Amino acid sequence: MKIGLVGFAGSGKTTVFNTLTGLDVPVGYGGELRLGTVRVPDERIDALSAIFSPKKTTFAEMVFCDVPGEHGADKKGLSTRALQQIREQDALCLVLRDFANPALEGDADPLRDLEAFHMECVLADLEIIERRLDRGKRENASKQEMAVFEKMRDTLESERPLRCLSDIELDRTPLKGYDFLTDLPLLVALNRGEERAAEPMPDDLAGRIGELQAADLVLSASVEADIAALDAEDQAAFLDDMGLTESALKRFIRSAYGLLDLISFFTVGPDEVRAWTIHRGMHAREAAGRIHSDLERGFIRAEVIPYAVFTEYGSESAVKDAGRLQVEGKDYVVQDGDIMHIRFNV
Ligand SMILES: Nc1nc2c(ncn2[C@@H]2O[C@H](COP(=O)(O)OP(=O)(O)OP(=O)(O)O)[C@@H](O)[C@H]2O)c(=O)[nH]1
Ligand SMILES: [Mg+2]
Repeated sequence: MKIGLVGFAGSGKTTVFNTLTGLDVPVGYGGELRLGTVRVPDERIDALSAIFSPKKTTFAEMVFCDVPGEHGADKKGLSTRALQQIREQDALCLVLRDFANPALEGDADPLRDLEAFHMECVLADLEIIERRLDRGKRENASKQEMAVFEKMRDTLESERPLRCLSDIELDRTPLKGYDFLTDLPLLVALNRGEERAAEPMPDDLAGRIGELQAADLVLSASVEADIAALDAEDQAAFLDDMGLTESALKRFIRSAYGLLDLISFFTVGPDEVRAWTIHRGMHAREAAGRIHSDLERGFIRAEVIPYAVFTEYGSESAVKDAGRLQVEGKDYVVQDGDIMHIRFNV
């Protein structure tokens, strides 16, 4: 699961990437694609860890990828290589520049950049679809399959992203193996200069992001970098000075996690308190397989305590005494925040 930080050159992707990962990749010019693992902050894990005092506490993790915003041969738009690298991501975070960058010509115009990025993705997807339709005609592809591609072409020709089409509107089964840019989940991060870090997202930009069915967020990469360098006590004072309530970084990571439709379930005990990452909708038996394949193979049942129930009673035994422990079978759909105990036999 990779989240690509994407966008045009000089928008602040590497600055964001460094703050997220704690790495120190040079900023100010493209360079190579980089990967970095990020821990997903979760107050529930903090709380569980305080209660169980385990030997080890493990948070969920996510991989971010810094995709250089290399320009095309005409010095405009994204290069073919950049588009290919973007295609390989599982979700995208578009970083829009909203600060004066002396290395670039012209003023910051995030709405213009959003439209430009969107149109590049639309055109790149259309090119693949047109080619597929041509080949389909020559090779007498099934009507059903052609209809899927025609539907996508019509959607893109009206400048709408494919992610606007639900699975009911668009049968995605013939699309396995294709990577369409406008079908990837999208988070748009408006990267502000320090002096405007606390201003909300302008309405026109927020509206357009909504139309594109993307999530949005405001941050200032340079402020986040400054915050990350401080210890916890100074962080709060610094945020207050800036007129901010919390660092954008945690919100950013959590939104990206949600963007992929990922949820966490927990295992607890004296050895380890741990968050496990699964796709929303996964059944208990498959989720057990995340912990160990034996647990999936020999699955008997899952004993589940939703996190909210656990905090209401304060301990596993109190939950049991109150008759609130859920005993669930293999087809139980695991919920975000479930504390699970898998009974198995191999
Ligand atoms: N004032 C201000 N400057 C920033 C901010 N974020 C990034 N910069 C500066 O903008 C320049 C470009 O930032 P990078 O993070 O290298 O941009 P990038 O998107 O990785 O650019 P490419 O790798 O060329 O695609 C650097 O000089 C940063 O210090 C910000 O929030 N405020
Ligand atoms: Mg960069």
